[in-house]
Amino acid sequence: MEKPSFYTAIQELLDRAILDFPFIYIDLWSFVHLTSGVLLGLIFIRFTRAVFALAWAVTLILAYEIAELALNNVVFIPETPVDTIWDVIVGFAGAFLAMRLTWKRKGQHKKHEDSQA
Ligand SMILES: [Ca+2]
Repeated sequence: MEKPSFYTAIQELLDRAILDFPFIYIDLWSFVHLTSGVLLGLIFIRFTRAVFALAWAVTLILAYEIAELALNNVVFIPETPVDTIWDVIVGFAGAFLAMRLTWKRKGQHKKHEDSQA
């Protein structure tokens, strides 16, 4: 199948599948989604509680996937439903990881404050 004109060498590289099973699809884009999830989590945690930061991050991740579906064949290559679901799962995992890292850091900060008292 011929690729559309907007399909770049970077997209071709990122499209390489790492795991490709009937219910699991991980490709190099998954690292982009993981990083995006972590960054969204780290940004939102600065402004609100962890549970709301996670909710905002997941909302944006879902909005992105919906926009991607709406713009299929315009700026995105259509992907399988399994790929889309794993993009959301991996993005959520990234945001959750950011929450966990932040909780741990806050916990250490509190311990440090306690030891100073
Ligand atoms: Ca996607």
